[in-house]
Amino acid sequence: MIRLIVSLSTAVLAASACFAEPAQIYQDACAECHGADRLGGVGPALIPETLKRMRGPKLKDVISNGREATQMPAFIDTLVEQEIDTLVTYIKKPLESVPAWGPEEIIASRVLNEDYKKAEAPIWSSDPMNITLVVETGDHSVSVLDGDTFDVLDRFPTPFAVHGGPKFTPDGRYVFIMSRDGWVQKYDIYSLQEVGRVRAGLNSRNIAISHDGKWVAVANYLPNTLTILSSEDLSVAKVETVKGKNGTPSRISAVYQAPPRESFVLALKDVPEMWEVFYGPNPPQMGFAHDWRDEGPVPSEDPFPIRKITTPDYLDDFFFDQTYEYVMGASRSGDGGQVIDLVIGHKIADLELPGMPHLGSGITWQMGDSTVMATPHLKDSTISVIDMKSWKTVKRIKTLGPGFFMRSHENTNYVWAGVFFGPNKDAMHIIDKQTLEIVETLRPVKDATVAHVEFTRTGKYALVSVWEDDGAVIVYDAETLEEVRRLPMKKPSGKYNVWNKITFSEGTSH
Ligand code: DHE
Repeated sequence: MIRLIVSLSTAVLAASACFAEPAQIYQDACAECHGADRLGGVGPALIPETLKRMRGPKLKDVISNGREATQMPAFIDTLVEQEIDTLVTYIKKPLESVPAWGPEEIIASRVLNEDYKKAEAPIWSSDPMNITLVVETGDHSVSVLDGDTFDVLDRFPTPFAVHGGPKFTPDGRYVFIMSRDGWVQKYDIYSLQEVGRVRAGLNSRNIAISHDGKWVAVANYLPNTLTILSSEDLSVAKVETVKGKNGTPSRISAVYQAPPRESFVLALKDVPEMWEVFYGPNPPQMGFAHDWRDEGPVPSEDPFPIRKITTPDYLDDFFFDQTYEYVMGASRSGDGGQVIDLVIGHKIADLELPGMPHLGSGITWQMGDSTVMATPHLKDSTISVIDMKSWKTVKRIKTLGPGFFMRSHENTNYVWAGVFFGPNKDAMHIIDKQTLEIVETLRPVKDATVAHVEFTRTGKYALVSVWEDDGAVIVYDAETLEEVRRLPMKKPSGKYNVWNKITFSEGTSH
């Protein structure tokens, strides 16, 4: 009887269609946690740039039923279905204007951990070079793993929706972690404590750390800026508004460090340009400006002079060769690629890369006398293998579905590449680095997404994610392919070994 009355009143309400304005529903139901301006608070920002990843009916489901293990409540009993639909449409709309997010706002957002005490040396006895971080997006945490015993030394909360690889200081002591909402968190692995965090952008793409460990560059979508932070105290060193030479504002596709060049290299998403931001004491004093199609000269007093290279096409993600002279870029349309020589500032070759390559996951290795680079494709069931001298495709390895990530290590004969999309998302291909044949396909958990691999320091073990809320990291013997351990984890998205990352192992991406 009671249920009848409730559903009748819901029906009457819905029929009267007498609802508040979408903005009012948002203010009443969401603003307290997600910010009156939709830019986040205790909860994440509710803007299309952040929500894009929640495809299909997922948003409606989260509003209706809440999110387990978070503070997000269920609204199914307080809002009628039409109001929930209205909210979904409202938060998917772009903001009418992007608020200023310059140096003042960024530094005002900085939160330093008052309880942080810097330890003299690691407070644990594991090999500091074999520590592996597991980013668990299921409950927004990171587990700090001993890479020999696989014990969890610490598990700490991160900002909501970490994306891209965390970046380590060259000594492997500190790590910087970025969330899609633009937060950059600094964590001290020796002390097992967060040092602090700062919101470097309102919606960000990825971060890079300079090879000397002094600077962290943050590539932002919102606003169209590049933020450079001091890695020491997360203060703001520079906020550069990103506009093409013709004044068109642009998001940044990605930023990476180029250690021998003492620069950050970034690709612009909305303008066919690639920028190089020098941070070293001796930037190549812009003698190149007039010979090349670079913009310059850059004032020498600028501690971060910028070189701007016009590219023949818009670049999405990109990848360097081991010398950092050549940049392999994927075109934004997802149907090809180009090689830019950073020394001369010109395109020198085209790449055959149809099917949206995910170059951020690219890896290289020695194949006979050649160095090859391989990348998965987000829209094609292949892995492209490219010779890095001729820039020709050596092979397109047929897989059981499109993939996101791949990894290898100097000390293993195999490449591990997961299938991410489609009915075979539980498959992990093991590929021989010399024959380029799939020699084994592991299926550790039927129908679960099995993705992203990281090796331990010596390459003896491969750690594979079971990418589910109640997922796991499975430790495999990288030689025998036998399972050794299974560690329960909450949707472990990426794993990052200190040694492999700080030595730029050829089997790992940037
Ligand atoms: Fe990523 C790395 C771009 C969607 C998980 N992803 C990267 C990098 C780029 C990139 C440029 C390299 C940055 C770095 O490490 O410094 N990702 C993109 C996209 O353009 C895309 C397709 C669309 C988008 O929404 O941005 C995208 N990525 C996703 C996801 O949906 C994934 C699967 C889940 C998630 O958490 O968002 C995802 N991306 C990752 C991970 C890495 C990553 C785990 C780091 C991989 C590594 O081993 O370094």
